[in-house]
Formats: sequence, C-alpha cells, structure tokens
Amino acid sequence: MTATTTKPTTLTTQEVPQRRLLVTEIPGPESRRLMARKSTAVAAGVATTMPVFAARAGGGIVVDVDGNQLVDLGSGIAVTTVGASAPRVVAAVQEQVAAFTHTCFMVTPYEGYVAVAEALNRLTPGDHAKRTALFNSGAEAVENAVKVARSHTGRQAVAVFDHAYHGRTNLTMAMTARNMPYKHGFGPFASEVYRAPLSYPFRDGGTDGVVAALRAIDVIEKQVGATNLAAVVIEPIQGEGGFIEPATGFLPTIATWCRDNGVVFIADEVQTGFARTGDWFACDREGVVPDLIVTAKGIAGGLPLSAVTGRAEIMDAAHAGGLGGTYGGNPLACAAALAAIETIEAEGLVQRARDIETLMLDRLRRIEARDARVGDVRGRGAMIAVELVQAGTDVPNPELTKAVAAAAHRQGVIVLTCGTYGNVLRFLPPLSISDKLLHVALDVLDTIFEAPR
Ligand code: PLZ
Repeated sequence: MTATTTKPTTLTTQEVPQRRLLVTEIPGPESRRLMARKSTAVAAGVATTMPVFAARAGGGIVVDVDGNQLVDLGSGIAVTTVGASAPRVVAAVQEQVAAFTHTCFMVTPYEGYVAVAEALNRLTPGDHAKRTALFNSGAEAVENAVKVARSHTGRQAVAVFDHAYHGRTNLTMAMTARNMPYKHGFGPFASEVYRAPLSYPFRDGGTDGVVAALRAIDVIEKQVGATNLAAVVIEPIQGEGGFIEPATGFLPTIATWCRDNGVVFIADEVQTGFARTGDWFACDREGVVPDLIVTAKGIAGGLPLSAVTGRAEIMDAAHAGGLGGTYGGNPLACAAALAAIETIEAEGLVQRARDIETLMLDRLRRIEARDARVGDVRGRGAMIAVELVQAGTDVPNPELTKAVAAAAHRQGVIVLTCGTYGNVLRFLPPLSISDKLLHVALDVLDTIFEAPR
C-alpha cells in the first residue's frame, strides 16, 4: 500500500494515494474492455461522461481499473461532498449492514430514519416547527414536495424556471427545461407545470434581481394565476442548467410573493445542499427560508437518500399513508447520512467549501483575464463554473467546452460540463480534496487553455 502524506487519524484521505498518476493512456486497456462489455449489456440510453471504470476512490482521487489516479472535480455529480468512502460513513454503514439492511420504515420503523429527520429539521433554514420525509432519489423527493404542496393548498399548478433541472421521472421531466437529453421523445409530460423567466446575470445584462423576480411573478400571475398555484419550485443556484446564480434579491422577492399569495415556496437544493456552496444550504446566503426544501446527493456520502423537509403544517397536510415507498430512508442510507452530517460538522467542511471557492475563483479568473473565450467565471463554495463563448461575444461555445473537458479527462482530471447550451465547465470537487490536488487540476486546465487553438 502506498503511504499517504497524512496521518492515519486524518479522516479525509483514507488509503487512496492523494496524487494524480497516469500509468496508461486514458482510457486504459481494462477500461476499454469493460466499456465493450457495457455496450453489449447496458442500455444505450445510459451514457457515461468518461469511458473510464472506477476501482476505488477517496480524498480527491478516483483510481481507475488500470491503476490511473484521477483528480476528482466531479464528486459523482455533487454527491461525495464528504469524500468517497469517508471514514465515518464507512464505519457507520458497516455497523448498520451487520445489524439489519432493511425492514421498511412503513412496516417496522427504526431510529436512524427519525434521527435523520431530526438532523434535517435542525439544519435546514428557519427555526419554525418542521417535519421531514425520506425518499431515494432527488427526483422522487421533488415529486413528493409537489404532492405535499398540492395536498396543503388544494391547488394544482406548479411554476418552475428557465434552465431548471429537477429530474427524469414524468413529473420532474415536465419541470426540467432542457429537451436534449432529458425529455426528447419521452412525452407526454405531466400537466399543470408552467415556466417563468430566471435571473441569469451573464445573459440578461445584469438585470437587477428584484426586477427579474417581478418579471417572473408577472408571467406567473398573468399565465397561471396565483390562486391556481400550489408551488414555486426553484434551485437557488441552478445546477444542470449552468450553475446560474440569480442576482441578489431574486430569491427573496419570489419567496415573499409566495408567502403573500399562499403559494408553497420549494427550494430544490438537491445539488446545492450540504455545505456544497459554502453554506449548509444555498438559501442561507440571502436568509431565504423556504416552506419546503428538497435535499439529496451530498446528504449521505454516496448512499441513495433524499428528503423533503418543511413547515410542519404543510408537511402534515398529506394524509397518513399518503407518503412513502419501500426503500425511502433505507437504514444504511440513514446511517450514512448521520455520519456525513457529523463529518461536515466535525471537519468544518462549510468553511472548507469557502476556501475552495477562493482558490478556484482566483486561478480561473487568471485564465479569464487572458482568454476571451472565457465569458464568465462564477459560483459559490465548491460549486464553480466557467462559461465558454466565442471569443469576445456571448455566443455559447459548446465545442470548446467539450474539447476542454475531453483534454482534461485524457490528462487525468475528472471535470463535468453543464448548461442549456452545453457551454459550461463545472467543478464540484469533494470537500476532502487537498489544495495541492486542486492546484494540480488547475495547472492541467491552465495548459489546456494555453494550447494553440
Ligand atoms: N434536482 C437540482 O441537480 C440531479 C442529474 C444527472 P436524482 N442532478 C444530476 C443526470 O443526468 O441524471 C438533480 C438536481 C436537482 C433534482 C435532481 C434529480 O436528482 O437523484 O438524479 O433523481
């Protein structure tokens, strides 16, 4: 076993050596063999960002099946916020798996579920009485938040925003904005979903957040009618849509309008939650208190878990037996969540996300300063993006985005792309990554942008 540079008591790096290492071309022979098996066994619709198979992961490194060590700037799409195989998570899951794997909370409940609900009620924005219900995926939790809001209001319509992403189930496909790859050919979609314009500072000329919110509210009032509206659902910083942070004032203005009109304000913090943005939740930054908050991804260190947390009187509107599912709040996932939350608190990971923001924004803004194809560098915490354009314009440049990502992959850096126009490089490192590895990855990106065009 290669020695790590950290003491064994350090809970972030585990046994996985914390350095980038390429021992074969990417993808290596073993990954290529597995990709060939994948293409004959796995449905073509399930695509992969990289043709590289993972063997182990920890800290800021994913080790592939050929022994290459890749720097992880993706966290499996914002999931392994506390690190892959974070020690507390591993220990908690091992203990739970030996005790029992499943009983179904709806049959014979167990304490872990209740403890996760208590933790979420404590950590999420607002100090009002709250209730929580647990599910498996982000999409499933979004669906349930809408069910709860409809049950509470007796209304049906749901308002969402341009560039929104809420999932791949029928209702959440309807709520998601982008056709390819999420919706194309998969209709008909759920009804009573309406779309309002967003605040997108880079692309709306920096429109004031309150003005942008009033524009959205006007669309909702004219096209839907407040009294028909059960909920407004919004990602406080959009994820798949392009890491779009609405201008200051946008979220509070929408939230206030919702309160004044008896509309349930639902924050989809599936991607932004759990320290990712340098706050426990992205809503915290402007002091926005959602009626319901949807969480998943970073909640459980990689085990499948999601939640809806919110005002007790709204959450309790659904009749007994109206919410549930066989696996929702699975005991292993609950044990993992409690350990992930403990890790965030014990290791100061909210602050760590802010430090990562400072480091990454500084390095990326240096690239921006010398390269006119970088239209915008933005983001909060460890949720950072670079929007690429045709030099000196705001015309999206998805080709360059794809090329930069592919070059990074070949050089052992896992980066993801996003954005309605496919022109945003996004960075979601695990908070267990070292500054050193971040610099290694940014050095790689630096040279990619330097390369002759
Ligand atoms: N809401 C804000 O970001 C998931 C999707 C990856 P699930 N985002 C990653 C893909 O291509 O499928 C997401 C999100 C927001 C909801 C979801 C849905 O979460 O756990 O993927 O269902």
